[in-house]
Amino acid sequence: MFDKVLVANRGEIACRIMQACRELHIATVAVYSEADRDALHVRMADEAVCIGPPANVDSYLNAASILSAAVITGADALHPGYGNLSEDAHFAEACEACKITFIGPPAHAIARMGNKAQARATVREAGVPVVPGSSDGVRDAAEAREIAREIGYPVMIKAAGGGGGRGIRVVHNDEQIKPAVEAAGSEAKSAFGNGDLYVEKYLEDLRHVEVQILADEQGNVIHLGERDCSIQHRRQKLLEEAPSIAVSSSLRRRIGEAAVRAAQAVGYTNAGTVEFLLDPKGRFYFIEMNTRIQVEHPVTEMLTGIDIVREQILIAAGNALKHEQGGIWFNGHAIECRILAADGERGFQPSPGIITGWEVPSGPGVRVDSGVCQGSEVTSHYDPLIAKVICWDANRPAAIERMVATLRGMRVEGVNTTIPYHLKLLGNAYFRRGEVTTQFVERRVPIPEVGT
Ligand code: MV4
Repeated sequence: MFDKVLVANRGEIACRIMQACRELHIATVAVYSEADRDALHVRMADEAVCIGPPANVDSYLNAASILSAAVITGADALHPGYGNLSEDAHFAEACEACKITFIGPPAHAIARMGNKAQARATVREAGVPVVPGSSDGVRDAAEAREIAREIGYPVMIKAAGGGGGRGIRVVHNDEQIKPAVEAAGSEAKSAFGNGDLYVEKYLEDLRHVEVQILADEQGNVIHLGERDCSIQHRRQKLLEEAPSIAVSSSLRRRIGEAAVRAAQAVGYTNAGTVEFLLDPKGRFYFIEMNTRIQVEHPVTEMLTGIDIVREQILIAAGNALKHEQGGIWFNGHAIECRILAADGERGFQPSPGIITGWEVPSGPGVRVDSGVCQGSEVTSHYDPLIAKVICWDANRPAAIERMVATLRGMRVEGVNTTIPYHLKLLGNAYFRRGEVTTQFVERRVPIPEVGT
């Protein structure tokens, strides 16, 4: 087992990883920017190294600085968390070159799944149903139009180097193809350094479900069931739950097996998530794979009792999975609300400031993952996520009630939060009936845009 792990992230996920390390008797190294000297993740670590100025590119994205910190402190492994360098195949390779174990999948699997056009082709060959679309990338607008006519409008033009909904354009007809391809291509080129595009049929108003998988270095791959992540606003997930009310145990077995096949197709190890769109008839279509721990992993932990971050560390240290697929049980219902320091009444505009008051309820089935406390400063340099509130209960209505009570009992002063929005969402009649699709936010609980 590792003696010392460097946590290459900040906020709630850094704290979450350090807690897992502590339980495994592993010493921790925090890295922090000049804006984070007094941050909770720094206080929680055994050692801490400043890695640069506040801007993310100068600190938490600064691979050289982070690797130096790992070498200097004698860390034998590094956990990247989510975002930042977590899905950078070159960074994973650089860690290994420095004899530091990257707690995540091998670089080749990150690269294979990181190119979203290639990922589609790879998993399709492995027998996983994918959204109808181009067999690989498209070279120009003419080719994109040809494919769009074949599969029928509307289509989505997506950036191969994107993912998570970045670099997407919806196209409804022939005329819109050329401008969309040109804009998406140059945007992708500057944002991801890769202007490659691919085309998919736009499957509107379906559920977005994702399957958590775990794979060890001995060749065992299991899945931990699905999460329903349909409730998003402009690429930002707001609420996730597990199980999805649309997934029966036989569908869970089939979609779970498809996720396992996708992982096996690239020689995947460690934790990962396979995203699908699910239609009302139970047909599912692969969209992409995320090769990192995800923000919403706690809902799966609450349901299965498995500590996914601990599993990541154990797998990276070379341990075989202790769990077999047949030993995974899904118990009750879990919901996560992502509390942002943002203004829910004004387009979710960031709301930086000092948190002058911070009280969070606790009790059975209530978990709060947070990287802040009273006195913390929320700056505009980083993600506005300040806490994840996760509530579990025996069934969905009870879990909703527990969430409502928990959010009502939260006291956050000094910054605006999305708690009022979340309470509105939790009270929505469609949500209560489980009628959620990717169009839920815009149709049922719209977020007022700034200036309207
Ligand atoms: C789609 C889609 C419909 N059709 N792809 C958004 C996040 C990214 N990981 C995948 N996403 C989607 N890809 C095709 N071909 C719908 C989504 C989607 C979504 C779209 C609009 C509004 C909310 C959404 C919530 C989840 C997924």
